[in-house]
Parts: sequence; structure tokens; C-alpha cells
Amino acid sequence: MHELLVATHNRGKLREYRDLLPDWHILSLRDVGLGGFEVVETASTFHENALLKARGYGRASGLLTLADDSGLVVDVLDGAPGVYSARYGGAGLDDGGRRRYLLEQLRGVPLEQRRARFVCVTVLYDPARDVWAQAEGVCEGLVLPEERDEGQGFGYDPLFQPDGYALSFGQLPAEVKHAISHRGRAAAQIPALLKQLGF
Ligand code: ITT
Repeated sequence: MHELLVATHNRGKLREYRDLLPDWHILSLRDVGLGGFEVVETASTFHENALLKARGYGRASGLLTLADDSGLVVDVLDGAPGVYSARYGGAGLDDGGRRRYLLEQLRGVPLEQRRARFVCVTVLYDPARDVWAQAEGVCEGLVLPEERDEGQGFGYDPLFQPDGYALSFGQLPAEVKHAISHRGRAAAQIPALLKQLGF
């Protein structure tokens, strides 16, 4: 089995990549002794931040590395929280606090104006040759007026209802989320990315 470092401090993302890439021996940052190391996301696009993370953690580990930059883009908020999804509402909030903050920003906005999409950019980086390839996945839907959760998912999942479904990502089984999600769609392109990199 080939080894791949999934370079994230987000446990929800790590769990999803373990599901999405069953043929890989997935290593976490903690597994490789980088649990306390953080690449700072200084860029303003998903693509640039994903590349910063893939290169930073790839160089630090010397391993084939996957990094993911993702977030929720809400039309009526001019694209917020977007690349700032992990810091929305200020440092110090947890996932629940960020969801409450988002609901507050959308208070009184009718359902038909709550259009949003999850975006995920995945970068694979090979530090041995300093080469990388990237894929993007998008999932369209809307931000619900209240949380709907059955413990599935993480982050903004209890507030996001994908198009074509009457349940939130916090309620849908993981396999259903993976089949249609931004991350699932980006991960489906990983075989092509590996080919691009000459593996
Ligand atoms: P790493 O940078 O270490 O990977 P992070 O959580 O900071 O971890 P991002 O900068 O990419 O990652 O921020 C992503 C944000 O978007 C974060 O708040 C997530 O909770 C949220 N998010 C991304 N994908 C999601 C998903 O599938 N479901 C719910 N929320 C998601």
C-alpha cells in the first residue's frame, strides 16, 4: 500500500479522506510528528492556500502529501465565509460558534436567497521532485435556517442542504455525502492527478 500524508489539523477532513481513499495507507500530521506544526494560510484563494499547505507540510515531512483548502461560499454574503470559513466570526469560536455566527448573518434571509456552495481544492505535492497537481470539487445547495444534525459530518454540515436532497450534510449518511460532496468530487480526480505527476 502506498503512503500518503493527509496534511490537515481538521479531524473531520482526515476522517473523510480515510473513507475516500481506502487503497492508501493514510498518515496524519500527528503520525509523522508534525501535530504541532502549522503552515499559516496567508493567501486569499482556495488554490493558493491549498498549495501553500501541500508544499509546507510536504517539505517538512518529505512525504507525498495531500492538502485540502475548503469552505462554504454564500451568495448573499458576497462569498463569505469562503476561504475564511475556518476563522469566520473571529478566532476562539468552535464549529458550533461559527455555525451560530453564520445563522446570525443570515437572519431573516428567505430560503430562496440562501444559495451557497461548498468548495474544495485538493493539492498533491511530491517533495522529492518539487511537483504538484490540483483538483477542485464543488457542491451546490443552500444554508438552512436552523441546524439539522444527526451527528454525521463536521463544520458547517448541519446547516448545508445539498441540491436534490431534503436532508442536511449533518443528517445524510457519510457514503451519500462522499458521492456528491465538494471533497468527494475533488478526491475522485486523485488517480488522474497521480498520473499527471508520473506515478
Ligand atoms: P487544515 O487547514 O489544517 O486542513 P482547517 O479546518 O483550517 O484545517 P480550512 O482552512 O480548509 O481547513 O477551512 C475549512 C473550513 O470549512 C472549516 O471551518 C471547515 O469546518 C469548513 N468545511 C470544509 N469542508 C467542510 C465539510 O465537508 N463540511 C463542513 N464544513 C466544512
